[in-house]
Amino acid sequence: MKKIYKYSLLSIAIGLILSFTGCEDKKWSEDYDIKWPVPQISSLSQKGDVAIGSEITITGSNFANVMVAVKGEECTVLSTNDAETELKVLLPRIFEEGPIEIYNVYKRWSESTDLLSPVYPETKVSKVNDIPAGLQFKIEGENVDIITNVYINSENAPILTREPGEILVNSADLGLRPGQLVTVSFKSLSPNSVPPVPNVNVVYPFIEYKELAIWDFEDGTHAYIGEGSATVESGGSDCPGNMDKFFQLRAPGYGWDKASGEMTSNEVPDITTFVNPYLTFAVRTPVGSAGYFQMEDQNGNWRHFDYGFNTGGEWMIISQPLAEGWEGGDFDPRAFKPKLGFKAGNAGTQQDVDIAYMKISEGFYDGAIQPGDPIGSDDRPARIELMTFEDTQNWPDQVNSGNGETIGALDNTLRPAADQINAFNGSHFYTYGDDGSLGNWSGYWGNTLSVDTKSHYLGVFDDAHLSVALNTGIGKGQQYIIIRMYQYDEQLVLVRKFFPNNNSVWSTHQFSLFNEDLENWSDDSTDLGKHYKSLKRMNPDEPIDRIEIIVSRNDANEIVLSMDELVITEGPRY
Ligand SMILES: [Ca+2]
Ligand SMILES: [Ca+2]
Repeated sequence: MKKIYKYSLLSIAIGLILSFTGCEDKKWSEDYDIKWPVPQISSLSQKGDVAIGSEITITGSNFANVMVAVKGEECTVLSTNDAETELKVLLPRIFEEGPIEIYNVYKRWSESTDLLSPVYPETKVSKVNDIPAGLQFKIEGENVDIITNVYINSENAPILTREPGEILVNSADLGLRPGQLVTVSFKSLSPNSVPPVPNVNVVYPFIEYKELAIWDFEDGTHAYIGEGSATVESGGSDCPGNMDKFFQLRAPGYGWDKASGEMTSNEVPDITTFVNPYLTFAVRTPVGSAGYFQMEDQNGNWRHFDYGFNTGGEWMIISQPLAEGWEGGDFDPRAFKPKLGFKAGNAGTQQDVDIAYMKISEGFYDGAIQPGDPIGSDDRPARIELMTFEDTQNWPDQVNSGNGETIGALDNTLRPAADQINAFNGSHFYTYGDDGSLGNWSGYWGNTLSVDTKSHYLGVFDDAHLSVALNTGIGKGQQYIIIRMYQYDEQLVLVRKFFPNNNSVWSTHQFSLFNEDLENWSDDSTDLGKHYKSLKRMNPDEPIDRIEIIVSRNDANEIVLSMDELVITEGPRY
């Protein structure tokens, strides 16, 4: 994003230069009669079609301290020779057909007569990562930085940062729910069209608590200019979120009449990867005194935090949404250039204030959350993966001990050559075939897939759903699969049956684990057994012992059934 940001600044700069050049030329020459050097381009090492990001040599004159652009997009200057007659630059990764433009510090510029026309490479998306609902996620691949649009279920999702190997995308404001499966699609400048990626998981938003310091004073320096005694002191580790050092000002105050001083930053904090940026700082005023500052944006906005600080010698943390509370017109958080104006305000003649840090935090920071903690207190897992078949070593072939036939195997082994499929998620799945041994409506009881689930506490979910993706063989008709679940040391046995018939297309099948009546297969030969036999639902506060999949014959239909991603999620998947 740094680059993109620079581009937009450059465009503004160029716009200003262009709009002023005409009249300024005249004024300057009249007033000063100085011949400012003008960069001149005599030739380019390449013209016409040229690969994006490639190196190009520009020959000409007066190439000292220049900015180079192509159709307004900045190039990276690699080198300038001593005679200032030759420049080597890297073209940007995204630009439109146009001339090379060179600008110098004297607001003089010229452009090449030859035009450059971008040639974009193919874009390949290799991985779309899980999407934490409402937060950012990564898309990986080759030349993914020339993707111009990302869509989640056809809704545009803004791209936050771009590198050739990965882009970061924001999923905020799209109303995504954890557990949902979505399709991510793309528009790219590449000559190829990039295929959409289906079945991307939306998961619980666990994000790293992160922050960006505007000033933390830990290097012992401060940027205060003004009256009074301004120092950096040690011993502020009692302030939550602070390391050790803090800024200390002891100065006279002038109420609202004038400022005692100011603290200015030359940096624009790069908040592009923050989803929910907050302005967060820690202040303290000595017992019996007070002080105050307002926050300003050097672009012309300002904001207040009450109108005076009086913390009685205790540290106070203030954390507010960065984009809110500004006066003085529209505030652009991406261009925010911080400055503190130390006008004592309601602190009157006092201007005694300590500042431990001034930072941008991800979300509200109250000092209780330590950087590195997950945000929020949600302890629900993103989703519980029971069978994904990516751990291939745990899924050996299923062999019918009666006849020695292989009836279950990973991937396409048991699918007809004309009916090979890709995994629903990841690279692997599991398939059952037909050995001709089963009677109608009977199952492979000796060859079930089973997973131990005792360690998962499902009470954290509001409505845990179990879902599995199924894919039936082309023309094989309806298939039959039984999900069998055990609770209370396997005394309670409940089942849910599915009859998929999707002709070689994956579809997800799901049910509510605890909020839906299920078929009861418990053994009722004892009194306790009779009790379990009377239940229709499992208890969400008790662990489920085990979940088992039994592939069966649907009437006389030949069995070809693949499965993938048996997972537990919050709520249905769509
Ligand atoms: Ca500090
Ligand atoms: Ca898989």
